[in-house]
Amino acid sequence: MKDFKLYAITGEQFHPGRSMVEVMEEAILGGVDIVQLRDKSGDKAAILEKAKLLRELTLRYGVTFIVNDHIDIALESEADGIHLGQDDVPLPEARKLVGEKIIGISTHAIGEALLAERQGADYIGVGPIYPTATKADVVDPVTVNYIREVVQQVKIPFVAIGGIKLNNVDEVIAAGATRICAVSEIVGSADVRGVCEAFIRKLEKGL
Ligand code: TZP
Ligand code: MG
Repeated sequence: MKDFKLYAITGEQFHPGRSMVEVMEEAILGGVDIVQLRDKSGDKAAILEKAKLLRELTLRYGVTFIVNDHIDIALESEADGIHLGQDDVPLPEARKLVGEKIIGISTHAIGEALLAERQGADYIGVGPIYPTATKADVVDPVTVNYIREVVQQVKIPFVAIGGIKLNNVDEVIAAGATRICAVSEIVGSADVRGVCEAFIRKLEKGL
């Protein structure tokens, strides 16, 4: 897959009155290079419609597009890949369905990370680093210590996620993360583009 630095996930509850496409376009203009559609509503028809809109947007900018949970919607919308959690379809099964598409896997412990790598994940999510209210039933924060373990033991790309803000991302980068993902800090901002640009500046500077 194309490498990336800043990964944005949709969260419509954080931008009442603004459309998802408008917010994500601003994020892309700010430097986001992966967009994930994450929609837990269960309304498949509505999710497919959103997927098609985001597919069109991301193609226009040459940005990678990932669908959370729904392999069928990823296929139908011609997304670049899917993102799956520990309780979703097992990776080997997902691989049979999506072929060469990108598969990302959420991990919360080094055993999960190593298994995902062995099974052929294209990237892993590493988190939640900090407490977050964005995800229901989220596990306890793994802290930046888990980033250090992944840096030492995992070779595939990883993206740090969970409670990451402009005011704590320095610690995440210092622990070894070179790719970060945020929901509320990006899409909930009055200046989506500015927040993304600030994240990118920090990631490019490294530590
Ligand atoms: N997976 C682990 S934490 C999380 C997801 C989808 C939510 C991250 O949201 P925020 O608002 O960046 O804390
Ligand atoms: Mg899932």
